Amino acid sequence: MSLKEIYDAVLEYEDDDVEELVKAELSAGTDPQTILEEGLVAPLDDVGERFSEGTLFVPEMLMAADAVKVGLDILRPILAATGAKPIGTVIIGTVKGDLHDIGKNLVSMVLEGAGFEVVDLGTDVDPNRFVEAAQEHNADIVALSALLTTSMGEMERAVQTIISAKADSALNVKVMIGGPPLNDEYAAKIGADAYGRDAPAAVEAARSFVQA
Ligand code: B12
Repeated sequence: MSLKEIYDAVLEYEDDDVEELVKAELSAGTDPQTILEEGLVAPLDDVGERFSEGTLFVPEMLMAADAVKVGLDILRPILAATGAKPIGTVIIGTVKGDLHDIGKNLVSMVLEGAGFEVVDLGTDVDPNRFVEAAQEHNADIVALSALLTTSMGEMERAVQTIISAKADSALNVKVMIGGPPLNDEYAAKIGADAYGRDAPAAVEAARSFVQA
């Protein structure tokens, strides 16, 4: 039993093996964060490379993502465990037109583990939905995810919609963005309050917003 076996099971789209192997690693005392990074997330980079090379296609990409999700479902209660009173509320979602959700789900889990209440709007989220949910839940932070270069325009539209709503109402939220095509400069350019390159960076930014 090893993390490499989980990695391979993801690349073979073997959901049942992923489930069994992740449980076995946890029972053996392996750190859940290590299982996550080395067993579940790392093979997706391999999948992405094969997709770029043209040796693997969308259906396989989807099957690999589904296998990863089986593992994430097992890790979720552990990574999100916190007994404490929420330190803030985060609305999270993937922007309109973009269906990628694994990174967003990871960010949600880790924010929950850090003591935030997280309201997940899913993928392909209309900009106005972010505003409505932030108002409804009296949120402190809106977190937006995008994986596609072609989603960057939607990211800007969502951030602008939130900024306009802040100017027109009592809405008082910070906006953070994340996803591989984005960076700090882009966040500054579109008026977002922070960019986070990974889940720990999301927690760091979120904490700074509620402490400020
Ligand atoms: C799995 C996958 C899919 C699955 C998604 C399933 C799902 N439920 O998510 C499916 C099959 C649906 C898919 C479809 C497509 N995909 Co795709 N996909 C991937 C793949 C292999 C993995 C993505 C992933 O989950 N990564 C793992 C997670 C953990 O990483 P992450 O998302 O980056 O998240 C981390 C950080 O970015 C950050 N983060 C993320 N969100 C946020 C938010 C905030 C607020 C913060 C602070 C941080 C943060 O923290 C996360 C954790 O550390 C990538 C390749 C890759 N290496 O990434 C391609 C990739 C993203 N896809 C790509 C493409 C082209 C497509 C399609 C257009 C293909 C097609 N021709 O149809 C479609 C688009 C569908 C759509 N409208 O969205 C390209 C994008 C290229 C580009 N730059 O635009 C990639 C890079 C593949 C490639 N090498 O070409 N895809």
